[in-house]
Amino acid sequence: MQRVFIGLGSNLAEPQEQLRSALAAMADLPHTGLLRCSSFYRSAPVGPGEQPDYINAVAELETDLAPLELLDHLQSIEAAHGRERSVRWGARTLDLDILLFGREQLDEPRLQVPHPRMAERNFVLQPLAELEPQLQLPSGESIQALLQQCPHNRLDKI
Ligand code: PH2
Ligand code: MG
Ligand code: MG
Repeated sequence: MQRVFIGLGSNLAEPQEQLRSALAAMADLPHTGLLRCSSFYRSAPVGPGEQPDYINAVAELETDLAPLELLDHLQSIEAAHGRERSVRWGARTLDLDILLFGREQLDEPRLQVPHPRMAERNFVLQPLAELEPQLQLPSGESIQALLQQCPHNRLDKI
């Protein structure tokens, strides 16, 4: 079993409902358990053009799936929630990102772990730190140090 942290985000079509439904879908995945989820946060959009605010959270799973198997399942859940892949960083109904997969470091075309942009995103770091305030990344950096260095975009716990 590996412990995995997933970043959840949505800024279209009832975002809080999207996240609740995604959590239920992840809890139903084979060889996988949903351990817990952070609070939901409302965050200023990072990306192109005018976009609604996002709802973000981080969930902790345990899984016996391989990283790419888990990625396939998460992409199926995104698709089932009407996710369309068009504009990079554009508005979306549901985004499920593998942030950490145990202490593994992966650099494959479809999957980089730890998530390569998590250190720049307080909407990822803050909910992750809520779950795991003493967390150390595989690089050895502490979540608290990353949070201090990260840009302070608007982020409110709901
Ligand atoms: N996700 C993005 C791009 N921008 N901004 C916020 N606030 N929250 C997100 O989850 C987010 C974003 C691409 O995945
Ligand atoms: Mg993302
Ligand atoms: Mg994504």
